[in-house]
Amino acid sequence: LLALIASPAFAADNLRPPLLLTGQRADVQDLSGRWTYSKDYYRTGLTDINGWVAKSRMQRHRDVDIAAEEAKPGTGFFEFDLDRAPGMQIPGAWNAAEPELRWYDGLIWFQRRFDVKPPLAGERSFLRFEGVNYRAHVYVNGKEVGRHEGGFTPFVLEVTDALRASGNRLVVGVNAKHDAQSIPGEITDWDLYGGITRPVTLIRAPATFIDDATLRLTDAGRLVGSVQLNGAQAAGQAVSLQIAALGLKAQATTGADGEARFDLPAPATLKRWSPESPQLYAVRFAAGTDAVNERMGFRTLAVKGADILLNGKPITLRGVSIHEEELGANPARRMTESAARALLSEVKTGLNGNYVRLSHYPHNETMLRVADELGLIVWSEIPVYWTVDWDNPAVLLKARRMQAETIYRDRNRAALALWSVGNETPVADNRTRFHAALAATVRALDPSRLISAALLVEREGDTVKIADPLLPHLDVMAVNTYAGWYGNDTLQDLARLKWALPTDKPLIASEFGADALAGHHDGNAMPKKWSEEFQAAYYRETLKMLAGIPNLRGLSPWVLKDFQSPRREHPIFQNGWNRKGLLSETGQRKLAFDVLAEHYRSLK
Ligand code: GCB
Repeated sequence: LLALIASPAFAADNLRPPLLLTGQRADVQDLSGRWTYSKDYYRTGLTDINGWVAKSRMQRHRDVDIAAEEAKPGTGFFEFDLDRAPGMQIPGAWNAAEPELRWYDGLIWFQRRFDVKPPLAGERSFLRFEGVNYRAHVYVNGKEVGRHEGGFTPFVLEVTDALRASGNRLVVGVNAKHDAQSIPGEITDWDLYGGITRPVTLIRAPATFIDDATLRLTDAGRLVGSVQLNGAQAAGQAVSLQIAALGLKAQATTGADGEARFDLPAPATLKRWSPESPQLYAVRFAAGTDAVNERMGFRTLAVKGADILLNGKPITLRGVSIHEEELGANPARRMTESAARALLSEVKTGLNGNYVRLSHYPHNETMLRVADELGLIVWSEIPVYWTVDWDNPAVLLKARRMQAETIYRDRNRAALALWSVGNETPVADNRTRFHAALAATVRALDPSRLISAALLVEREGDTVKIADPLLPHLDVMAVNTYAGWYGNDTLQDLARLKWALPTDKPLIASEFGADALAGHHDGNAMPKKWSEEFQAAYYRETLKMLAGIPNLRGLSPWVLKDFQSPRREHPIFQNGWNRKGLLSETGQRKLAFDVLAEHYRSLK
């Protein structure tokens, strides 16, 4: 297996997701808004028990006008009607929609009716789902058009032949059940949120269209990229690339595989993207009548010894970890642009940050675009969290697909610097093989970014160590450390701890943190846990301890904002929330916020 995963062929095989359209396109119909829904606790709409007549009476995806059927004479009847069902705002998790659904993790059917304008000859139509948690079964006008597994990556389904001019019936069965083979598994420390949590659009494209387009700056000062066409006429087509602000125009021709490549010197006037100056350019890729417009930044990224180099200069990452959950008392994982901006501005201006760890799964595309714009370097992770079914090849393939889907989705974001292949997975041979295969996949699909993983530390007396066999596969080491919160150390003990780490790579303290309930105070010299004062003291002592590690190049403490977690049931201090936020769930800053902001000001 090791020999197999080391081969480049394994790493890249068949992982390009079909029809993943990138960038802003001209002909896009937003299907956000009110969708109707029908709960299906026993999954009847997906199962055909004994082939009973119950199947047709209960199959929610059927294209039937039930009110009209009921008005007819006869004995037929139905036990659902999505046309007259209650409604829910999409995108958004169902958990916030009604109290009965707060902890529901089963199957719900959603329906959206829509009209389309008549297609021009040869035009093709696609549904693009940015994220459905966790499994999606998609039907258009009664016909199944596709399925997808994985809550945090997009998928695109062709529906050209399934559409009609008016009254289209899009029905999506969403199953939020996680199990031993899902990624993540059943137990996490966050709310698994079910539903159509990210936008759904209907995209119209010409018969042969731009499926994917990318461009990046290399260390040699060249702009290198490609455009992938999809369609019967994909070979031998002229493709153009234009960056008007730089006076750059280039042409290339697609090969037999429909791909055209660009490799040209970057203009001397190109201003590089950095957190201090997040320069973005309007980039236009065009082929035939199709065009994709992107806003992109250009920068280089490397590791040299223990340094992370951005545009050739060492950088220290001043950041924080963050979940995809908006501010407010009843979040629905509805990450609108203003919700993303509210959180990321707290990192950028509130904390004096230049970095954000988007944990523990690929966040909404909007988050990455806002990070690009504000100037925040991004760590993106796939949800291989705590434990998954390491020995199961189907699970590994699932993880590699998710990794590929996020790479193809995000590789045009200059902000994105680090791919994390997992979080806190206990060391064992099968687990290491699994992560190594993922790292090989990343290396093959996106050699321009750095690979990391949030690792567990070992403790021997007062010595903290990492001796993880995954290290040789990573460019950047990262550790989660909770001494002073979990375990028996007092805050006074932290100064005694010695860190014995390999020093040949940069280290990020990917997590450290302590719970505090906003507004809960303890004015004693040795404040107790759960108070804002304890959390602030924990930050002071932990930052002091970490500052002694010679190859420390980044910090992303846990976590920007209190977030919902079903594991957290202390009746006074938690009530379903993990309280390690520097902000309360509604955005109130705790004392530790200022401790970190001040530390980052001093590092700036
Ligand atoms: C961790 C996990 C994170 C948890 C956090 C905690 O190490 O990576 O997902 O939420 O600890 O609060 O315990």
